[in-house]
Amino acid sequence: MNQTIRIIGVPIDLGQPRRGVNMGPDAIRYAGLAEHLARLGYHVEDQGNIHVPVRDTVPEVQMVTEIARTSSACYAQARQARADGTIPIFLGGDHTIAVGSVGGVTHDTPCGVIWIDAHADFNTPAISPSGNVHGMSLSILLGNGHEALVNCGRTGAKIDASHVVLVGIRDLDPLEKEVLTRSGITTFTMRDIDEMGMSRVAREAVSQLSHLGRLHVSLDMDSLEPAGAPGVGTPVPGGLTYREAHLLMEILADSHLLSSMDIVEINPIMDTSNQTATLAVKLAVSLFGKRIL
Ligand code: 5AB
Ligand code: MN
Ligand code: MN
Ligand code: MN
Repeated sequence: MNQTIRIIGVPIDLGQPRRGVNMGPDAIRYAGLAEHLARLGYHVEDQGNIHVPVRDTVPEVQMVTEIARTSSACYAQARQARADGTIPIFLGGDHTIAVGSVGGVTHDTPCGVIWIDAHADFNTPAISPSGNVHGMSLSILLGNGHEALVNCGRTGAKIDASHVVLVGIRDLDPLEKEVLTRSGITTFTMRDIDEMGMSRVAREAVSQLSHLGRLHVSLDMDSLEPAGAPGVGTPVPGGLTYREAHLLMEILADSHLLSSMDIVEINPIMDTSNQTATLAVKLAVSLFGKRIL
């Protein structure tokens, strides 16, 4: 029987100030995600979108409460997708969707998380210069930050620091950098990728997490070089090239451990001709595909 991939849209833009990232799920659908995955031989089902309130209707003081509500719904869908034996792909929305997606897929057993991002998303309310929750998602998953989010789905930390590997990092806030260093999380910055090459970085990431038996990939599209992925809210120069990103996906695919994925931070308003979503679909194809030769 064919494996089933389940698409779950999470059109949330409450974790950051810009409108537009809420349109990410449809931009990725429009770029042909389901069709391309079906062509690889998967059975693909689209669950539609989780309900998220319109940003303009949410008072600032209610923001965290509404993010927690969406995260709980996402957690439940993630848990159900695993229970049904499917591979869920979560379409953001901003990176706060990982609170629910990673939380839910680790409900019964831990899994390795590969966090591909220009940022570490390791701020807490006490140290964040912006206060934006999308810059705190990973820290929340490790048990730090807004209580309503830390306790979403189940109480406390959802993952262990040794079960996460960061790839593509190049923009940290000063205190975030200190906390990240102390956390012991394995981090491959852009400098590491420049010096070691993506092949070695990707293989080391897999070898650190393979004992967990499965991997969740959280792909923030701002990890890529902005020239090829302009449709993001917080672009940072010096990102992954087209080939580096594909090679990373290809080496992760070779592990045969992929069990879930997030595609986040695509903002179609900042994009030209939907090229960022189109690139995201190509990367998903490399992640779930087979070697061409
Ligand atoms: B993203 C920044 N560190 O906390 C902050 O796109 C940026 O999910 C966060 O990686 C970027 O506001 C969050 C300056
Ligand atoms: Mn991020
Ligand atoms: Mn980012
Ligand atoms: Mn372990």
